[in-house]
Amino acid sequence: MPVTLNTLATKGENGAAMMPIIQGVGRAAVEISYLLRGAVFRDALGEAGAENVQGERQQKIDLLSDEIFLEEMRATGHVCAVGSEEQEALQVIDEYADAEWIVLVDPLDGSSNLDIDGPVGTIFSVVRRKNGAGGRPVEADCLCAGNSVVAAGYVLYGPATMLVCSVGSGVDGFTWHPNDGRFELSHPDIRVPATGGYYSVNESNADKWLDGMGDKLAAMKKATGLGMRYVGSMVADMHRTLLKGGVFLYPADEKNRNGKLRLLYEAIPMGFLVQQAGGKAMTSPTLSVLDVEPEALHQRVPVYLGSASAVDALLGCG
Ligand code: AHM
Ligand code: MG
Repeated sequence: MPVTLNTLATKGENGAAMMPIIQGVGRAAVEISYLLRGAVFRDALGEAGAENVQGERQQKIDLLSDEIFLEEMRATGHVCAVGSEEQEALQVIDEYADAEWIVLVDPLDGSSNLDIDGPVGTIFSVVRRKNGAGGRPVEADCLCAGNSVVAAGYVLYGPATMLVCSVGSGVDGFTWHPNDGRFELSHPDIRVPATGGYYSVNESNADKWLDGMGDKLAAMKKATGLGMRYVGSMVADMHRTLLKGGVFLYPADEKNRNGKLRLLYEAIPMGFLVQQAGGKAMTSPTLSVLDVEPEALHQRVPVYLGSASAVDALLGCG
């Protein structure tokens, strides 16, 4: 008998409480995957003509995915607000403004890959509202460090649609079964391999990296002999890193002096998963991604995520 998402209800102390939210993410994932498959026929590809709060051009499908995700979080009845990479302000769900949980999401990460039918993903995390239940949530309620995250995960829209998540008790991967119409457990208890794998980075930025990262990467390559893979879609690159090992990095550079990736929507959820899978998630040689205290909704940080041995070989923090 296939194991479904419901199995997460039995995991850890928060599995049961997370169940409605994870089921909501699953429904959003199915809707977004259908949207992606038919997008070219519905004139849903291409730019929406707007920019997000970070000044990046939004694709129509970024905005549609954002709407789908928000509506599915509303439908859970357990989420008081959603913070999204696509929205400047926290989106309060008025009907459930007293609820306990806030969800942070990058609804369609890596959407620049859509032009070439490349893989994209949805990244999410769930936090307990910081200043206690009751009343209308405000932005400060979702500025929670990664070590207080209760659940996190991603959906990978690749050849198969996969939902990989953790409720704080290991990491499990579920694959959408198109005939049975449900997510089934396909990758139980994912552990980042201790050795081997790949390094994954946009190496064309090497001459602009800060913190001596060019020299550090060169030394790491020499010491480990790792090969290189880079899709340019964080979910795809991190999925490979979780399953095969190695290190994914997006360092600070002259253009992105705090790195490119967002703390709340990308770094923390992926850092939480890597750590739950036995790997390491750092933002500098001495600071874990999960110990960064967020100061703003759309804050960015450098990230170094993957097998502990590869992260240590890169940052020299072993
Ligand atoms: P996005 O949230 O605007 O899609 O940007 C994030 C993406 C990540 O998926 C990926 O890791 C990174 O940007 C790639 O950046 P670059 O093209 O600079 O290598
Ligand atoms: Mg993103």
